Amino acid sequence: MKRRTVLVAMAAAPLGAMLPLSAFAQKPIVLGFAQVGAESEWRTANTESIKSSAKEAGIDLKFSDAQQKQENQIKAIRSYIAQKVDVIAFSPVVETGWETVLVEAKNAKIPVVLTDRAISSKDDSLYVTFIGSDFTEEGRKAGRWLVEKEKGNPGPINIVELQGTVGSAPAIDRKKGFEEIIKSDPKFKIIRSQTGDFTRAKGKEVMEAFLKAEGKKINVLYAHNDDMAIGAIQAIEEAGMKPGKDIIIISVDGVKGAFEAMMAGKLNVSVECSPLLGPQLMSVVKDIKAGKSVPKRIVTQESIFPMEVAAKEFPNRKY
Ligand code: GZL
Repeated sequence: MKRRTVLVAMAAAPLGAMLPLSAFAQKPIVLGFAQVGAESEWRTANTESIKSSAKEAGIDLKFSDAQQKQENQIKAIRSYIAQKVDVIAFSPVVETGWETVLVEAKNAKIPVVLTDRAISSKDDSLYVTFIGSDFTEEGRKAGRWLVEKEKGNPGPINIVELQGTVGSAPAIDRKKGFEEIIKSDPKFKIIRSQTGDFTRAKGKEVMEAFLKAEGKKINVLYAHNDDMAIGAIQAIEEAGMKPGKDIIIISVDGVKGAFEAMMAGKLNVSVECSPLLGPQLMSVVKDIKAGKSVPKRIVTQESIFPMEVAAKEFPNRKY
């Protein structure tokens, strides 16, 4: 009799009392992240933010670097689907060509989060949310700064433009926003515009070509990111001209290298584009796993830093 009572007693005990606690510890969320590459200071800071935030959040991060190639990002997303991760996040290197692989993720019931860059797709059910900057507004801020800076100058004001990666959301939208503002005054003319693919090396190479073709006719350089502006600064100096004085330079990102160039008087203004998206991404990933609703668009708040404030602001910079 005694034995049976024990058995009953054991069967009635809560199951938890029977197994080690570790058996009930929450399994970590597994996040697959397909990064663009490592093309700029901005991207390096963005990767650091994602990796450190995942660690802090106790999220198991699988990370890949696509070396700025769309086919590598698609391969990485497919591998995350095969591994049955809980959530996939990525920064689309270009706006188009994602439907097929995102339909595969949808069919596998794996939610997708866009960070940093957007896609242009008619079907916005292919992703849960897009966390990133308003690139068009960044272009407008650059344009407004120039209009204000040159308001007393009758012109013509000849502008050369270093565009970001062809087909990428930041390149398309920063161009659109800038032109929306400067078209208000015909004294502003974009006389050359070409991609520098967001890198210092390409930015320098293309600026050398601009200088060879247009030389002292160039009054302003508008670079879609600081890395290309820093490359162009080298080209301008090697051509015997003074960056920031002979050629006014406007760029975007607000990385440390840009602040150093502004403090040296070689860059006139940098429009902030924050790469520190990691914390927001991890909190969204947790909300998605908890079944909470998430806004379709989360815009990062940003500023603009002219060279006059660079020295004061520099100690506060986190990237
Ligand atoms: C912008 C980001 C861009 C940065 C570049 O959110 O996608 O890509 O402006 C980076 O520096 O290479």
